[in-house]
Amino acid sequence: MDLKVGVIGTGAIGIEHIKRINEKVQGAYVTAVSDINVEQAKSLANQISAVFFETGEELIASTEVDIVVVTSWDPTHEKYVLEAIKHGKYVFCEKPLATDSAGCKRIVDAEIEAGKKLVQVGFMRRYDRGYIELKEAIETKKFGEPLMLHCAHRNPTADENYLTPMAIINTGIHEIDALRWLLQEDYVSAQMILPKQTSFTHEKLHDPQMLILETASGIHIDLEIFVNCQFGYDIKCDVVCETGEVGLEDPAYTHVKAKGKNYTKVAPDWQTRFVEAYDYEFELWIRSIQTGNLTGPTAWDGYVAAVTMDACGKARDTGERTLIQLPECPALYK
Ligand code: NAI
Ligand code: NAD
Ligand code: ISE
Repeated sequence: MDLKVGVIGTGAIGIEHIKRINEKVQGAYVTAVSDINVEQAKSLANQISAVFFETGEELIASTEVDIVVVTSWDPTHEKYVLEAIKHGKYVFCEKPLATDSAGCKRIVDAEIEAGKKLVQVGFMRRYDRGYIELKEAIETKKFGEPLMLHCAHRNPTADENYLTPMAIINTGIHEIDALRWLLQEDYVSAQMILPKQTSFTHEKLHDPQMLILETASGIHIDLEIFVNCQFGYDIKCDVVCETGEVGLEDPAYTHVKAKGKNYTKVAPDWQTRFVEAYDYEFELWIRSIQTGNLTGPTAWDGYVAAVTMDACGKARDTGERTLIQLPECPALYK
């Protein structure tokens, strides 16, 4: 029997995931949607023959919904994930799991109380072919030990609702999770540098920002977060090892040679850059629910990322290197 999916948040990524579930992924279809933007969500519900619910809570409680996808704004994630756990329903939550570590901890505690893993976090970089190849090179020690990582996370533009802390909470959080997964090491410290700003930013956003992370074995990571870079959606991750370097390429399927130039396109946005990763993420999420064994990023991964995120906030506010300490991983997540 196909799983009935309820989606809370029918904005940019909500719409993408709905199409993905209905048109690409086997074993599930969207039966219900909810959004505070009632007109838009009702019209979407009509188009896909789904039921519209006034609130996320009603959607979660409904018998029309077996499993839940949360794609509403970051500060709303925690309450919907807690509600889904209360109803014993599997829930896929876009990143961040909550906007601070205290919120993520409440989710971890609720899941432990429920006695079962129900939550998966939308850290889709783990499903990207480039990152998977990097991980393989690191794990097989093909070029010896990794020593340093040089990374960048660039978006073409950010609007006036995008504020300074979101560079970490909404954007850099992808690297915070993906690099810990890549290296299989926790972080021990974070530093933040606020360099000269682009004229394309606004008063409430310091752009760009630089993050420096150190892992337990001493690997140093520098990450540039630049969300008004103008030229496209650009993700870099170069891993410098003892005898070689391995790094991400921009996925391009064609090139143009003309007028004395040879060039490939830069992806315009996250939808295009990570389309295959999102597809694969959802395919495996549905399959893992069908077999009763979640395999994707857990609530604990969401919590660990949020502890790091909090440390970055402190490092930015104080200008100091901030230590990161994690409690022991609970048995449910080992
Ligand atoms: P968006 O602003 O386009 O859509 C968010 C939607 O949530 C809006 O339609 C809004 O009306 C709705 N919403 C807000 N509060 C709500 C509430 N309490 N109940 C129901 N609906 C509510 O934002 P976008 O870009 O779609 O991002 C949504 C989430 O997805 C964010 O958490 C973001 O961090 C995440 N995201 C993840 C990406 C990834 O690469 N994994 C890419 C883009 C977004
Ligand atoms: P968006 O603003 O386009 O959409 C958010 C939607 O949530 C809007 O339609 C809004 O009306 C709705 N919403 C807000 N509060 C709500 C509430 N309480 N109940 C129901 N609906 C509510 O944003 P987006 O770009 O789609 O991002 C949504 C989420 O997805 C964010 O958490 C973001 O971090 C995440 N995201 C992840 C990726 C990724 O690469 N994994 C990419 C984009 C967005
Ligand atoms: C967005 O929410 C995402 O998650 C994208 O992947 C990221 O690049 C962007 O900065 C965020 O706003």
